[in-house]
Amino acid sequence: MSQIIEVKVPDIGDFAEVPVIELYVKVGDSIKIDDAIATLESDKATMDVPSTVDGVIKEVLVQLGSKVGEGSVLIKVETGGAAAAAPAPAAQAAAPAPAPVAAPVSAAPAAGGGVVEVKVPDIGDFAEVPVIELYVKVGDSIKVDDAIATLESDKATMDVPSTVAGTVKEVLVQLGSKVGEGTVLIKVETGASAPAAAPQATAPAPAAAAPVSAPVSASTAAVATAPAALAPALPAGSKVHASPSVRAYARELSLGGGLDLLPWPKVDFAKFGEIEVKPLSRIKKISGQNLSRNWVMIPAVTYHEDADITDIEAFRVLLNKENEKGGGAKLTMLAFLMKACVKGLQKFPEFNSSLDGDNLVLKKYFNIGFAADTPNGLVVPVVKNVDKKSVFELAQESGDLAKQARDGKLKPADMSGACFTISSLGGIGGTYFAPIVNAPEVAILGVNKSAMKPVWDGKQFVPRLVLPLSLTADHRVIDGALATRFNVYIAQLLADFRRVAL
Ligand code: CAO
Repeated sequence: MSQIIEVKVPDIGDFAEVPVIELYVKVGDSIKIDDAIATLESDKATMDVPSTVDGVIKEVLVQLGSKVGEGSVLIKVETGGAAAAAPAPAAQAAAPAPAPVAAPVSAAPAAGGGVVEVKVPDIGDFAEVPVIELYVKVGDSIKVDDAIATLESDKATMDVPSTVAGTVKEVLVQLGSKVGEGTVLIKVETGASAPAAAPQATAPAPAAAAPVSAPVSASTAAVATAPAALAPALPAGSKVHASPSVRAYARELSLGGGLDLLPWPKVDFAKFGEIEVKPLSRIKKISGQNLSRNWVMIPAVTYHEDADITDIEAFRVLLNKENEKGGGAKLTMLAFLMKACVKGLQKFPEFNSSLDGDNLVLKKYFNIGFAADTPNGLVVPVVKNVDKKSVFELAQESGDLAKQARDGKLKPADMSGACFTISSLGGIGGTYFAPIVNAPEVAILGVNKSAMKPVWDGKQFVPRLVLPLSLTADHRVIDGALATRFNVYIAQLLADFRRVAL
């Protein structure tokens, strides 16, 4: 005879009113013992609440954001005749020891040994991510925290470590398999004395969107004006534990979710004429995510200025002529701009900073990124220690990096560590534009094509070569007055480059 059983929040320690941050079930779903129903989050931990019964869900009594505590009914489940509630305590949710992230409760092996399934833990909102590396085979000995596989979303790569020690008996995935939270990766025979895994020690960072924690491996693609490469470049295989606050931040950043936006319009374009569907390049996909985040999250303002570069351009042309004979690197306007920007960062240190919660991290090094247009999309190589290099060295190095970018040969290290970015469209044209700040930097300088313009010198109009500057700055850090001072200073430096030596 079937019966309706309520599944309640188990003892979760001292937390009375914790929100439901993930809900995995809906009415009509079949559910098995140990299937996750919801994830709860306190300020110290996240906890998966598993089902204590098998059956079909008849009612879901909570929703995302509902506040629950011990005893709150989450779902009502119709169980089959023979079905009975599992011995509750064993299947209850993990007690909320300050676990960095929830891990599959079922991963804990019986104390006496046996075969244990190791599953994909909570990896954020990624449902179908491919296995791109597999490190184990049947017969291997494995220890707790040994990497089993690397998964790759369009934002990051994540290692899944083992939650148990023992011998691999079965590998249930292969390269290219699509997996999601709860997918069984391997079965491990644990020795009688094999220690039960500490579930909280196993899950990887859940959301690559959180720049503070994404385990971006060396294979993460280059990115655009807002590079994923800005996530700390951790060595491949590093395990990162995401604290609840990081998870909350990651959710905050999951665009659309919190913004209550209309769904993206779905149009059958073929109805109106011939079409061709072309997948976005990997770089475009990654940069798109970053640009969207930066566009939405940063209260940015763009400030314009004109720099008189008549003299510096004449100087550049002269030096290049002299240099032709020696066969040295061609001096570019970009190299002079880098030098001027570093001088600006030194004079106005807020520009060489990043926001970290309520703190401003001021950097004492001067690395400048520059947007480079490539056949696959925009990437941002970074020239390190610009303050210590001559304009010739900067021209050479940025030229080399731009070539590597076009050839798709940049390494993650070539794209990380920037303090400030220059986006130069000067070789193409344009007058002004509004570049998007490259988080976690706080400002970016856009440059368009210089043009001869009549400039009033107090007595008459004189022809001068004018370079349009467009500085976008994060208003949380840089007020309009400071931004304008910076722009004016850069223009002064470019108008008379001798000032750089002061
Ligand atoms: N005004 C006028 N002419 C300029 C100029 C400027 N501001 N900057 C460069 N030029 C000229 C140069 O003098 C050179 O002309 P010659 O071939 O006659 O000497 C030509 O443009 C090419 O310049 P360059 O070799 O110095 O290259 P660059 O510094 O302009 O650009 C790079 C290098 C990597 C920045 C560029 O190739 C690039 O990718 N730019 C696009 C960046 C971008 O897409 N930004 C937008 C990001 S937001 O979507």
